Amino acid sequence: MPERDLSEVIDALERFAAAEDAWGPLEAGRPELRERAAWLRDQLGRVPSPLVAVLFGGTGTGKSTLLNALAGARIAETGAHRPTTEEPTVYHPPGIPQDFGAARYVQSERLGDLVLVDTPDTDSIRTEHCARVEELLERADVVLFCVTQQKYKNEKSLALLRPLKNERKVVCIQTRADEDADIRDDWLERLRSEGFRIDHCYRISAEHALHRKLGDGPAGDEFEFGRLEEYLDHKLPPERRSIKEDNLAGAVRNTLDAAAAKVYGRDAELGELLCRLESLENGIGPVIFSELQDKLLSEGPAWVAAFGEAVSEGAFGLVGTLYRILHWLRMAPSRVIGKLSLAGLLQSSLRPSGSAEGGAPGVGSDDAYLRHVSERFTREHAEANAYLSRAGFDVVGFDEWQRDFVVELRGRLDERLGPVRERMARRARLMTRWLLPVLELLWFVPFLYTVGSPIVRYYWNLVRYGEIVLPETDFLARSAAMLGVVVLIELAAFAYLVRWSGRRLRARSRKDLAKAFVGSGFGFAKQRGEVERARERLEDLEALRRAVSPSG
Ligand SMILES: Nc1nc2c(ncn2[C@@H]2O[C@H](COP(=O)(O)OP(=O)(O)O)[C@@H](O)[C@H]2O)c(=O)[nH]1
Ligand SMILES: [Mg+2]
Repeated sequence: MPERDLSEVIDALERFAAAEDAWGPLEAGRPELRERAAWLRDQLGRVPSPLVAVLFGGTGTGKSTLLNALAGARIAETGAHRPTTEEPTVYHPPGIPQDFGAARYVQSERLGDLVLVDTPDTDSIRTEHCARVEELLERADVVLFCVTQQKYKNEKSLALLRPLKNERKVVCIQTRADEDADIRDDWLERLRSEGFRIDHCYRISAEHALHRKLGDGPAGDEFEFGRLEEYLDHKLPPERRSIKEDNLAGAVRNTLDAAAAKVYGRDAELGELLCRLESLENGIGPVIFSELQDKLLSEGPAWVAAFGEAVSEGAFGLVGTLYRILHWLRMAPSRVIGKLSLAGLLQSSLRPSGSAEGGAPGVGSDDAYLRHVSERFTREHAEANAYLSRAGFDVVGFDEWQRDFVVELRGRLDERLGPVRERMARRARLMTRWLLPVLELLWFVPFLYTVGSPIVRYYWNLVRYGEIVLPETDFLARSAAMLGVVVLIELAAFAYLVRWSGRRLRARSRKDLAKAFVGSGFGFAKQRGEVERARERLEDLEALRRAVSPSG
């Protein structure tokens, strides 16, 4: 996997690890994932720097001797008494940072792009050695795994190497070939059966090679030491970039696999949880709807009052003014009681939002009504909490849940009553702009006629016949009476129409309200959101794994 793709994957991993989770199993793995992402980022930064090969293996397997033989000098302590190597030796080319911690640093012009690190022994009695070895393995690009015939079955070294499978290139070296039989086939078989990929294995005598180089002892067969040296000096360094990239890709894969293993198979569980929450919600919606239907929708007078309010706001003229007075008188008692009743809820819900009175009657009290409605769902809340906490989600107490519930309920109500409110305003406008002027004409024209015609007739007779014909003297009284009757009839008709329209509106709103509460999830929106988010996160994780899978 090329460095640029690796960088993108690490970016994605960092983003994934940075986002908080409401779901326990993912959240629990997040700190570790963050740490790993930071380590991967650090490793990515080291791609251009020299390759680090770490000599690794049990006590007395000849690691230090091998380093000395490669260096052609006794730079690391060796010995038959174990453990000998207390302090790691870092054999490095000039100009690299000495950032391997406390170690003996030996610089050499001979080394090109390779840093060789000799480690303390892994099966040593000193436990701090093991920690130090693990630390150095972290930095390794290549592990030079040294064993002898006696020690190649040692579990301790393998246990340290196992978590790094596919994250480090492993080169196998059987040492002390001058004394021991060849165990490579058996050893490699073992490693491969564990899933290690090994493509280089050497059988050497470092002791003989060292003697040859120093000229201080009996020379003898060095076995494949020459080939190993050639490999380390000339073959390995040019592969530096691809080795590091392969290691990193393996590390990313291992990281994602480990994260995925923690939540393995739990997606189905989340799906089931969603179903359970939905079925609880499907129980709540109809209950609320029937509550509203029983109360809100059946309260005809409340609707008539709400519509009457809208009409009287725009009413004018004689009939209009009389209607306003009538409405005001009729509403006087409910102005006090209404604060506590459903009419109050309806009034405040249907009042245009942002109107000056919006905050006045019953806003707190209708939420009290909604709270009262929500009291019925303690069982659903407890059941949902049981499901949620079993799956690993945080749960909230009834009070907090109820607060959200009321907010959601109010939101739905407002959302659904919005169109109703508009319809109501439209009808009210129709009545005041068109009906009222007609009614005004209907009383005004006959009134004008009854008052005006006797006067006209009087003047006509005066001009035409020059005689005075006394008009009827009671025409003013009769006109006033007629006016009263006509206006009363009109007022009654108008009030009846308002009432009729209010009730019609109620019937039409039923459908809208049903839509708000029946069939669409209600009550656990927040919790469902969290579960859905957890599922999305699982999908993200899977997508990341697909992106780095060797086949993809
Ligand atoms: N015969 C033989 N002895 C070796 C060879 N390599 C190392 N030794 C001896 O094994 C002992 C332990 O070697 P050392 O390099 O200190 O092992 P380390 O603990 O793995 O670093 C020393 O006494 C070495 O002389 C080898 O190739 N052949
Ligand atoms: Mg040693």
